[in-house]
Amino acid sequence: MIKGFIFDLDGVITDTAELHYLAWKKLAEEMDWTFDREVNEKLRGVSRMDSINIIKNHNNASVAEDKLEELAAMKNDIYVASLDTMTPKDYLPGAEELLTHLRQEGFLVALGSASKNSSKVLEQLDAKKYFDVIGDGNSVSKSKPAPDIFLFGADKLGLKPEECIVYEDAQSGVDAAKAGGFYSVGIGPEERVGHASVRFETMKEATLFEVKSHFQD
Ligand code: B16
Ligand code: MG
Repeated sequence: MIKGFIFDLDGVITDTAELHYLAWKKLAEEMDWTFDREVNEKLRGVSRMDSINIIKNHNNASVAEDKLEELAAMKNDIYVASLDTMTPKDYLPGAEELLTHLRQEGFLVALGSASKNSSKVLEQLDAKKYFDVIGDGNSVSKSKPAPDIFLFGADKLGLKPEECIVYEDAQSGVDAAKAGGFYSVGIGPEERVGHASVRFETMKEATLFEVKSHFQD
């Protein structure tokens, strides 16, 4: 029986990908590195340090580990400053309606994001009230596709993986949900999240009514 929902943040609740993109772009410009939207797409759901390694490798650059951490921190400062522009108008269409519906129906709800800035993003959206548990990049050490962040959320909710549905927009996120034994709702194109239990193009279609019809007990 489904008792809980675990949500990824970027690409599911809100679209911070554009702000991540602008921050990485600024860093890349300072480093004289190439960086475009195609490379940015590879960073979806990927941790900050894994992201900078992808960008570094794309540029065939060699950077010492401590310098790489310094560069990632620079990008993060740019990104965090840009979060001040976010407001409760920045939910992806359908996301706040779904969270409200889950509260009305009494489901347990957790966040399961790779971002260490999740708390700030939720504050900007005024979304903390919709979550019983917040699992983010600070909660576990192994990032997606490892299932740890979702197992953390389920455990804190007091639920078993098979009692939870995970919403994800990243390939590695759906991999993580599957590895943990969760049902998954993929948000996005077939080539990215077609391996989820059920897939919708956008959050607008992934309503509680629609999703429940796929997971009837
Ligand atoms: P931070 P999600 C992910 O969020 C983003 O999709 C990814 O692009 C980002 O690198 C990662 O969070 C880490 O974010 O630098 O803020 O810790 O999709 O897992 O909610
Ligand atoms: Mg995501």
